[in-house]
Amino acid sequence: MMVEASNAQAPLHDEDYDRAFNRQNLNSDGMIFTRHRPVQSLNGTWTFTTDRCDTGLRQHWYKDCHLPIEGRIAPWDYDVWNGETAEVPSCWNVGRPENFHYEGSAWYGRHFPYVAERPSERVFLRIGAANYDTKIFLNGRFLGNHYGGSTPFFVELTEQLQAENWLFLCVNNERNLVRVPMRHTDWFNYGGVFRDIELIRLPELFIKDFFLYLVPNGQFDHIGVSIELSDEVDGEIEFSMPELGIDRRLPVIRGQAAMTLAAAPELWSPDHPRLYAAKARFGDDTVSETVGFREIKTDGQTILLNGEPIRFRGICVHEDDHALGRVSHDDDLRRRFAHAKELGCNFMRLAHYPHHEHAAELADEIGLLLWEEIPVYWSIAFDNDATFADADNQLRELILRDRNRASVVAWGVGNENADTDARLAFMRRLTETARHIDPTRLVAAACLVNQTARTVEDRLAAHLDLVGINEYYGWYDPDFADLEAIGEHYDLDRPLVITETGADAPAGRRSNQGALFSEDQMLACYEAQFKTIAGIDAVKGFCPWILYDFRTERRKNSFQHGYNRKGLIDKDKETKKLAFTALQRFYREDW
Ligand code: GCB
Repeated sequence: MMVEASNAQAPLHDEDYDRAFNRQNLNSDGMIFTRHRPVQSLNGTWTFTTDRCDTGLRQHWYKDCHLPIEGRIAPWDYDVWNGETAEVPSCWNVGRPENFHYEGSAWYGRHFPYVAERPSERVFLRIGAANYDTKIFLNGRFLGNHYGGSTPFFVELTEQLQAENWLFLCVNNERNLVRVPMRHTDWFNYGGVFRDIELIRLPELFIKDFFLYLVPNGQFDHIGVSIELSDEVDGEIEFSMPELGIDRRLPVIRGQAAMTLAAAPELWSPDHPRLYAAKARFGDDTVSETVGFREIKTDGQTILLNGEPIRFRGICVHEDDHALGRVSHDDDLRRRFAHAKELGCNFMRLAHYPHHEHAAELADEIGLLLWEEIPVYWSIAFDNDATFADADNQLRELILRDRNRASVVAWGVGNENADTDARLAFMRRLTETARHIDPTRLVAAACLVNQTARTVEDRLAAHLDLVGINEYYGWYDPDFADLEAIGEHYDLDRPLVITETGADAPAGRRSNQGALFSEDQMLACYEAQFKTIAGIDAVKGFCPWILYDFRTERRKNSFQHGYNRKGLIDKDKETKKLAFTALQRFYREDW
């Protein structure tokens, strides 16, 4: 039976309700350079409710759920006065026990007053990250939505702002076949607004993008600066870096300025994380940045940092906290990097999605090289154009956010994806995107190994600068001779990085017999890895899995209890396992 549009029950029968709210118009085109800019935080207590049936989208809650209850003449299904709240940033799974496994939509709402600080100011909302589809509503109007659970996004509020405002976010973290990642992962699918949310006030014309880099010509004698304005105007930008004696005017043509300038900065490296202050001014807008200059390149199977061969002594890490989920505070990030330094690492893989932007900012300061990646993980709908657009957008947002970070040396475009034609085309295009937006870094992925032929066999490798492999000899695969053979057979003209290896053990579980899931077995596994890896010349990076135990739904046995226990440190982020000290010795003394 057809339901008439005028029928008051129409929304109950409308299964196409999401279409109007799924424009995905909030994407990398809207990114704005915000580092060191003053912001007005909207963190704190928001009204909150889960909404399993998407009733809010069907009934348009954002229009009236904040109106006073007194005097209503029709019944309603949600109002913000019911007392439920959530803190932002947070993950709803660790807020209330009943939401632990919740997957679906949830509504956040808050009120804020607005008074313009200067004539013709423009106001943008920035959300650091929310997982996965975020729809934004201000004063009863839908402003747009964003796909992707780990990168920042912006929406302009200027036209809709009033003296008093109600802002609603509908965040949906459902796993499905076309998202990135897809529905099957080995980490926990936290939901919610788990990074900062803020208002940014800008002049009518502002600096939208500010990219600084060492020109990768092997000479270390020029820096590049590229600036984009919010509009396609002509003019001049004042650009200065006092410590390098630079004070220049850069011509702007149709909103773009790009120049290379002679300069001989002290080069940034993990041992010497030298940073410089930079400033750019256009009209009423000034931005500042703190940036290091270094060159990362490969030459055959060698990785060169500032022209010198380097080995990556690494460790992987997830963004996961027993109490906070994916919320990362700076003290947690500092502890993470302190543990990596204690191990003797110069490198970390931030798996398997973009981590908090402060991670790379801190790594710049303390001197650690980073591999950052997007969650093109395992199975992905590689033949779906919309899925490609989503992955490509996540990559762009990550790169635009972090491409001034000297610490970031590699963009990871995928992890263990089956080598089909559709996947090759999809991922080749991602490598092109990465190189197009950022020609100063390496493009990488964790590739596939043919276990029978014992070779790295992945057509994607030809399109990468670094070939990663995840190998679990001693754990999923018993025979270390296979790893030796992979090393012997490896003849690609690119450095090989072991992007994962490890074994599970709950902290403190010992076994004289080296039983599975004991620290003794894990230790033996690491020791055997060291011996084998040390004999493979092509291996220029070693990055075991993983620094801390992390939450994951799929690990249910008597030792796992919902956690992947391959951490060198327990989920308490304190208790070290035996393998921690072993890896520390390997890095400090043998590799
Ligand atoms: C892998 C995956 C990683 C898993 C790990 C494991 O190869 O890339 O996400 O957590 O193995 O522990 O099995």
